[in-house]
Amino acid sequence: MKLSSISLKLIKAPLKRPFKTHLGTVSDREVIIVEAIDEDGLVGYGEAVPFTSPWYTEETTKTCFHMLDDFLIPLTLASQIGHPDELPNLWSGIRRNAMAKSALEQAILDLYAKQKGVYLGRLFGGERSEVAAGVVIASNDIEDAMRQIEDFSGSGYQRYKIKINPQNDLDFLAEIRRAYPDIPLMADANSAYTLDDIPHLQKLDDFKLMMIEQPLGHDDIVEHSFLQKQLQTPICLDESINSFHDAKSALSLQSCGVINIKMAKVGGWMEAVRIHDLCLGNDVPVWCGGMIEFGISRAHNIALASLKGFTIPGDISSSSRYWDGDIIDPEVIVENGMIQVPDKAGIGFAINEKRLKELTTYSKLYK
Ligand code: OSB
Ligand code: MG
Repeated sequence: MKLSSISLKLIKAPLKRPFKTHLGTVSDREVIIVEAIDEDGLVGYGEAVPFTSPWYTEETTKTCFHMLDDFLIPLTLASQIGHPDELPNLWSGIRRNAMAKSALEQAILDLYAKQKGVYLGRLFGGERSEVAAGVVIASNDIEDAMRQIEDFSGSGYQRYKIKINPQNDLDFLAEIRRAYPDIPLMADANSAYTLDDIPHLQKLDDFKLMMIEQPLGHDDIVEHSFLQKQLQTPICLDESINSFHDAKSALSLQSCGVINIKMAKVGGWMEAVRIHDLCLGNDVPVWCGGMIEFGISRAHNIALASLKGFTIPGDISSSSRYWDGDIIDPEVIVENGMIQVPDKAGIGFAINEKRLKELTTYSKLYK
């Protein structure tokens, strides 16, 4: 395929409201926009979504920029890529750094799909014309959390995910269930518990949760297998799933009933689709995880969630959930709990160049 230059743009914006978990608070969001450009001036877009500190994964904005700048982009521009499916092999000498790889792979795949004139989701067999939307409540104040659920329910979100920890879980879940006995509800613990908490975690079985996400260690698969046998509520793994191999291990050990696939965290589209196919073949439902992202990453997620195995509403919310002005045009809209899957070439959304420029703090071009 034709690829003539690549550019990186650092962009930054405040969140509408802080995103709070027991691990810390995110108030401002900085990401790296990757543009892959061909000789005809067609542009493919990717978004690298680590945080500015390594609280959720080991990558940060700076490590990601470094990996792209010093390794991934020079290697990619120096080789003649025939087809994007050569990329995992081309980059195999660069260990991990999944988010850096994912963003560059996204940009090249978007460009490839645009050159072919086909919607990116279609390229991977995606068939849905709309995907179900879910939203995350990340607050340390129950009244604030209740207000957010009330506000979001106007858009008809089909799944609410509440961040929990051992201090607030019973109070939060009891309050939500008192007001909303039947909403589709799940909880994300971001590794706030240990196996010593089994009796406590068993109390959560009373709240009719769709699942509990990542209760134990961020790098654990074995202990979750033990815990799952003691809980009625299905476990969903997030942090522990960084590759196809991790997913295979989790399924072999029956460590979870559901997998949250985050394209960025597993290194891109191709690894995400391999995990999807594995889960589909084993009747394990998957959903698409979020990274408090801007519109480019959101657009890639919508395309991914159009694949058959994504049967549970994920963390894909409207652009306005986080932003006063997103970088895509049109913005992502949630209506009656659904998001329309576009059918235009590539990611299917145009870029809001004016907004992108406003948010850009630094850029660099590679030829
Ligand atoms: O654990 O799923 C998580 C956001 C940032 C880091 C980790 C997580 C999240 C989310 C998704 O919960 C939030 C969203 O993108 O709407
Ligand atoms: Mg999570």
